[in-house]
Amino acid sequence: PQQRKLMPKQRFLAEFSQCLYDFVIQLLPTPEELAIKEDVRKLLERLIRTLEPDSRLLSFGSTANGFSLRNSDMDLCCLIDSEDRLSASDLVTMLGDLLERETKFHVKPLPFARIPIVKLSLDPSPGLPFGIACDIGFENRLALENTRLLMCYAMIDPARVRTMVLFLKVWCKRRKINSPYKGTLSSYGYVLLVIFFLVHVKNPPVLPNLQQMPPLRPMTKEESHLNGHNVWFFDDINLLRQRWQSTNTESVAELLVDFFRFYSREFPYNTSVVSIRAGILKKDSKGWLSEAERGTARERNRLCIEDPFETDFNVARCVTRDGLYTIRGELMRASRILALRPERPIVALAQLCE
Ligand code: 3AT
Ligand code: MG
Repeated sequence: PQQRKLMPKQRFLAEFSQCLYDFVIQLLPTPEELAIKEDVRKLLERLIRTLEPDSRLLSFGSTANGFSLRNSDMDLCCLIDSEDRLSASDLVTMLGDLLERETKFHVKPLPFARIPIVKLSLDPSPGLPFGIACDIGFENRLALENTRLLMCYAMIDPARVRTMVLFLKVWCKRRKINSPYKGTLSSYGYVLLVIFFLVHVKNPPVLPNLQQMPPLRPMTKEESHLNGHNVWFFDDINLLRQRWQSTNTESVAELLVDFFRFYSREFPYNTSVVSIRAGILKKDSKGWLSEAERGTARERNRLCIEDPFETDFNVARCVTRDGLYTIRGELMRASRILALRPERPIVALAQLCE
């Protein structure tokens, strides 16, 4: 039987890149949605100030780093600038009561979680067809910093970085491999995989390593550290744009094809750790043992992604053996679909996100 002819590679990649841009643009949050979210943040901040007058409520996660899709949830962090403040768990309990009394939100305080938070949601309404989901945490300053780091990476090359990240976020949600509670990976984890790939796998790199660039002036430990973690990175993006230019000219489609290839077939999951700070590391060297010795360590560290600042924390610790198997299966499926180069690239995109 005569085989269907593959579409010429360069033409497929050019057309598929355009498809990706067009697809991602229509998934961005609308200005109305962003305005409503900002109103909600202000309202919540006013209420929290009745409990802690010196507090600020800041947005982090995707609403703040440029990687947000339409109807994504809001991550908020409350900072309190006074010395004698309530404990996070007391605040969660009190804020939970207050919001229950004063607002229409469904409120679920989790005062005893690893990071105490209040979970809020609003039912859909005509002006807000998907409702709102929102988590409020306290004093999570490291999360504000890692949000800023990801935002800087997005700003260096928005067209390629943002398109890749947003597409992969849709893909992993549609393929149901984006649930830390069910043994797969958080959105934050996927974003770190993309940044690692663009900084350390691609040669020439698409992005510089912001955490390893020399500071413009010497820094004291006090300036560079937060809760014992080095949170310094080169954040003067305007200056960086003048001084650093990637010589990698691959299209977003080429990068995506290679992303699927790398994580489905090349990355050595059994022995290695993804670190955007330091490149590829060994599980052994971090004490994240991959072999039997410590049963729980092994189960916790099937997939290892080092947090950029909290370097002893594995962002992918929720990923189980089955979860990783499923994720790798999906990466391979995506690779296969793209290798077939269907005549209409939009078909490939639809299949990927089926
Ligand atoms: P969505 O748009 O909500 O899907 P997101 O980019 O907001 O994606 P997450 O909701 O997964 O990402 O995480 C929000 C922020 O919370 C990102 C990061 O600052 C922090 N965070 C999430 N998971 C972890 C983790 N495992 N370790 C450290 N920080 C985390
Ligand atoms: Mg989020």
